[in-house]
Amino acid sequence: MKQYLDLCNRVLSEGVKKKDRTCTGTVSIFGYHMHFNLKDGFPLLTTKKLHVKPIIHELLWFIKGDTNIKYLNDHGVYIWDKWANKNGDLGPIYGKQWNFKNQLRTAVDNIKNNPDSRRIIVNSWNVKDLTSMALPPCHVLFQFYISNGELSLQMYQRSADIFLGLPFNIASYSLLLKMVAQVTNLKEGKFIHVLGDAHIYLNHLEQIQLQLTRSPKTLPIMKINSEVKSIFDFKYEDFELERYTPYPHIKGEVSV
Ligand code: UFP
Repeated sequence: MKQYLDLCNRVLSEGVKKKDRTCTGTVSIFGYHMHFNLKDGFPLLTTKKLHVKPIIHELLWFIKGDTNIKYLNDHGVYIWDKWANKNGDLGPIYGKQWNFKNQLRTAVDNIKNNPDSRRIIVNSWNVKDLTSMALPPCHVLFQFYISNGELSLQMYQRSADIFLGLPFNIASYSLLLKMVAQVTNLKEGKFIHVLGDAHIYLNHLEQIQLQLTRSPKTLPIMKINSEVKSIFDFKYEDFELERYTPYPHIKGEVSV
């Protein structure tokens, strides 16, 4: 996860101060690429402790097409509460879009049946729905690529909160890649993360500096139940994280 620290250093040295929607203020750069080879281990940040429970539940919730926080809350996950309306709804966000016209199912079918296709894309930026979403998609679009029996996934993130959101997003898409590789009988390749506005909120600067004093540890291993054969059949119990020995958790305020 040295790449994450490199990004932090880059933003601190070259970033510009910008005002932002939340009025917290950020330092930001535009345009950045990271490559995570899943052979090196599961890219879960080790320079602070992250919980995988919300990451797994949120991903399962997207896949099943749910956009109400009830499922998350029933499983002790509260990450979307601040954006939900009084009925717990978030509008047509990721879950709705991934399943809109069966985008995700079609992507998995194409990986199996048409692996050289250059059109294996799932897009959440559905212009007609943007105004009804609680938050327009941050992770906008992802594409799959297959070569030498390996599956890679590239995702475009238009806006990345480097301290709070980004580590979560890296883990979530790496997990999605592992799951899709398993159900399509492919080896795990790379997760490639493309960032638009990559920012550190001004009230996270100390937390980032603290992480920069910590050297990354060996990456953990994420095991998933090899019996599962459909992307829609995964359950929370199918995942097991091993060998995760991060530095302690670091608190930070979320800007809403
Ligand atoms: N954000 C992330 N990752 C996510 C997510 C949100 O980093 O998965 F949902 C951050 C980015 C930004 C804020 O700081 O949330 C969204 O605000 P805006 O829509 O103004 O970019």
